[in-house]
Amino acid sequence: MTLKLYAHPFSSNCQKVLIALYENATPFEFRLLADAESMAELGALWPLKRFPLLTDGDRTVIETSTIIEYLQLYHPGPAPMLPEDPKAALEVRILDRFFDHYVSAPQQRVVYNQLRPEPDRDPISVIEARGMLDTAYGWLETALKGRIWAAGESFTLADCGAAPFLFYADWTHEIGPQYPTVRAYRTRLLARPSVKRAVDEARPYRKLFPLGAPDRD
Ligand SMILES: N[C@@H](CCC(=O)N[C@@H](CS)C(=O)NCC(=O)O)C(=O)O
Repeated sequence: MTLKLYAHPFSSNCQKVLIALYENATPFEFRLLADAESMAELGALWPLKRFPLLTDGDRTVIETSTIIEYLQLYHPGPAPMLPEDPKAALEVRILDRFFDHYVSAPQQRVVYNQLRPEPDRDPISVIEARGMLDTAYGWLETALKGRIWAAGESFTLADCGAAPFLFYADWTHEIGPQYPTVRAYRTRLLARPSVKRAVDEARPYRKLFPLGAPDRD
């Protein structure tokens, strides 16, 4: 086995890649980022110390979306996360970017703000982030109508990100009843075995959620 994933089970970005790995039953070594030694190993590979990070022998691959694309190119499995047709693949990438920038980013902003000492918190950026989440939910409510998965009939890269990002976004800024399509999509995602596995593996860490994890999901 050559693949090694530096990751933490509670991290949404790590779950995004784990879901793609689980969908394809791809063998890999999980390098748990839980102490100074593992973080130093990560830092030696990638000074920005963002995770997950994948190594494949001597090769280092960064960024969740490109890790998933890399897996498909170099370690393909039965469940492609990007369609072969380049035009269909573009639609998937557009949605993947949407979930990264307009769901995950504002959600993380609220969480990281909460992790700061009280005097360093920035309430304006939290209001803006929550506003962006509301707008994103509203856009999704229309975009997802009539679809099973983000880009249509097949589970793709876009759903790998949507699953953990909407999971935590709902904890951070509830997806209200005015967004029934988005809520139903989130429920469908959580029932998918690869997603369920990632969520279950992260259960022991729920106390780490700085806003307080709700007693559900
Ligand atoms: N754009 C990156 C985001 C990665 C990211 O922000 N990961 C978080 C964990 S969910 C992280 O590295 N946090 C540590 C930090 O911000 O220092 C990707 O898609 O891989």
